[in-house]
Amino acid sequence: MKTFFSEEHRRHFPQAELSGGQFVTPYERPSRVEYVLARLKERGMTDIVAPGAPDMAAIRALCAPDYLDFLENAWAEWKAEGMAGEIIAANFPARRMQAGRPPRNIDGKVGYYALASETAMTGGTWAAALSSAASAQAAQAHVAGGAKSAFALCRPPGHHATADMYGGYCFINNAALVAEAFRRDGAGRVAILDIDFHHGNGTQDIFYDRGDIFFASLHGAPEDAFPYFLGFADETGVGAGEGTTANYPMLPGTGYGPWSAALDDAIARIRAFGAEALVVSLGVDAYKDDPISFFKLDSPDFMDAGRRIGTLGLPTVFCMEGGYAIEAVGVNAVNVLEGYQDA
Ligand code: SP5
Ligand code: ZN
Repeated sequence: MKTFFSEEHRRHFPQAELSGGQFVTPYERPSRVEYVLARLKERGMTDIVAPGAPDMAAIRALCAPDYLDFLENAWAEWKAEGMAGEIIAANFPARRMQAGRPPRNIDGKVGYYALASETAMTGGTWAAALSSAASAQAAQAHVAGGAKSAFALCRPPGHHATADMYGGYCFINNAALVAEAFRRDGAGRVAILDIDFHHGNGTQDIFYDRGDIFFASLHGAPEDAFPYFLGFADETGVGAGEGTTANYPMLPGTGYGPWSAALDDAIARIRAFGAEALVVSLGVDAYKDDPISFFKLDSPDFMDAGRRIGTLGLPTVFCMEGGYAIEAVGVNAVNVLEGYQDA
């Protein structure tokens, strides 16, 4: 399996994440991908290439124009306003304050486009987000060109980003770009399987009313886990998309038994849907030692999960999402890929 990866990810490295009332070094940090690259090489998966330039037309088709302008110009505006630190959202359009008008002031604008305040932005964030999207797009083009599967080693991740909001360490929804590209290239129906510990709220939001794209997510129950406000089992889609969203929220302490039962159900739903291509949002934060998550998967479980996903026999693009037990991220992510290839 070929890996698509851009060194440009390094340009996104804020100093600060607001966590528990303190600023900490962000959990989502550049070294995460070093462990994945090292493990790929250890396992002989040495076909690792840089993507070309991002397909901006596809990114513009997915995201709101004002949101993309915001991402591109936020740092310059923040600095021009005399802000000393990194971009951190502090003011949100909360309940009954949603006039839908982006403020002119950058401090207001940041809150308008953010869905959480833990994710800081800096001068390199936009370039890094674009490079991450480019890796996803290149992986999809590789599979559309006839390869069975590809791995987009995306950083920053994407599944929390909607068409017009960033947060949860995400800026552009890489998995959504891949799904749309598969449709454009002729797949009638596409499925997205999100196994990151956190609910893929951005991906769900983007495709909630779509009958041609199935979205399934296994995640920590929203009552207990970020992003807190979406990912309940009774969210099943709307309009033409009724029945094409499947959520599997699970409680603290969930181990591989119940988790894999949910995975099997999601896989059966994807098979019944008649998907012709598959996108896997590959977060490995369901791992037992993840510092911000509460599932109990062990490293061999990820290989077994990959095998089960492989039984679908679909052209597949894996997009890297979360996983913060830094040293185990490589083993766990590559285990999914190896299991998939075994099947
Ligand atoms: C892509 C992805 O996995 N995004 C996850 C975003 C999670 N953001 C909220 C993190 C909350 C961290 N709480 C710290 C608890 C430390 N014990
Ligand atoms: Zn996650």
